[in-house]
Amino acid sequence: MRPVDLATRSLALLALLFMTASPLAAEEEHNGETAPAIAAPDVEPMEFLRQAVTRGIARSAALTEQEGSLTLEVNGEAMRLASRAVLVEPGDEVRLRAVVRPPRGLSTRPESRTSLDDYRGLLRQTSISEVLWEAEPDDILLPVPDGSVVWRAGASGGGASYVSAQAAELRAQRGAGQIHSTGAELAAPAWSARAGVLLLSGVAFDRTGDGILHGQNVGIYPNERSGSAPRPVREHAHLYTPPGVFYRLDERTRDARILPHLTLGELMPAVFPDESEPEVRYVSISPRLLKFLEEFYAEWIAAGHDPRHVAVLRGFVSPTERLRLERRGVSLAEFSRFQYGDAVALVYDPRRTDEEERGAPPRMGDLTGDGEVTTEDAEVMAEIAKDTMDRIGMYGGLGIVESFQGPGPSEGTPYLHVDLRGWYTTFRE
Ligand SMILES: [Ca+2]
Repeated sequence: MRPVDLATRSLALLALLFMTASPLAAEEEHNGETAPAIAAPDVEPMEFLRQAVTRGIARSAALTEQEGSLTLEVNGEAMRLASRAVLVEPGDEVRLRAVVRPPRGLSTRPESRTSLDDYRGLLRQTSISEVLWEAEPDDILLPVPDGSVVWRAGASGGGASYVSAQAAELRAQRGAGQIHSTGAELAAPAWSARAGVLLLSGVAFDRTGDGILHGQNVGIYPNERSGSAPRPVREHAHLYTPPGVFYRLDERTRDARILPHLTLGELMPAVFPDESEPEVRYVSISPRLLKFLEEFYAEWIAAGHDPRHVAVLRGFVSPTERLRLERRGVSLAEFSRFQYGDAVALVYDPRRTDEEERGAPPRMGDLTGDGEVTTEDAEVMAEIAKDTMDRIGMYGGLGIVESFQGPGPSEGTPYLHVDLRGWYTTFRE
């Protein structure tokens, strides 16, 4: 189930942030210009807006400037993508704010409409406008006076929630002097936009415990400060601290889209695809990995490639899974970054746009166009990954690997290893 489906299927309308309660007072503040008086709708305002917005919503977010936009700010940082996951630590609060930029033509002073408050003030002249927040029925959104909302993660965590905002500008019918809640007199909103965010709620993990997390044997992390740890590990011990938060991968979260072209399940494929996958798996995801991938996709697209062609062979590997891999002849380093949630094995797989082959096990395709699949194809990906690291100043290991060890049907394919260990290093295997 895609997040957008989640939003439309099961979300409950929770918060109405503002209404144009006194349009005349607002008009006086704006150059003395007068606008048609807008009478209050004759149904309950929230229901009125819900009906109007629902009827008119045809497009999702990511509209052009010409068309206007609605951007979500998450804890003060603007989301550039129409869909993206945010990793939330147990008990944390997430502050969400909708920044509305209406399209040209709807505004008398578009340059001044850069904040919600400005927007609200100006809208009072000519229309009723609203930002509606939606969340899943069990979630709580707390309105904040400035128009933001606060979403609070449950103490136990482990879930995924989709919160969306939609904005609409509903213009009064000229000459009518009144807006009606139903019927032909109210056209679709003059403008509307929508944006959402997936909030993945983490579960705390205590490294000093027995390695069991909600019944799953994550395992014991190696001691990064031990004298027997490799020197680079000891010298950067803070980068090898075991993750304190895990995210639950299950039937419900597997298809959650954490980036526009990547679901949680695709980012974290089964470590043993030749066995039946556990119903629940706890995985570590570094926020740095999400940041890197978002930027990598941007570079990849800028280089003329299709974002749907990026596939992940390996994401998180727990210490327990690492030991099991070793028993099957697949050797990962004791301090492998796969255990810290910031490493991925990537391939370019053009079959992913093919409806029939999309579910096939990922394998490297011919990215160089020479008719062969070799490590050179991984090198093209590595160059884009290196450009990404340089641009955002986030470094780690880039490895060109000739043959994926598996296990599973992707065995033998060349791939690119990427991790974000904190310093730049390259290797070939
Ligand atoms: Ca090639």
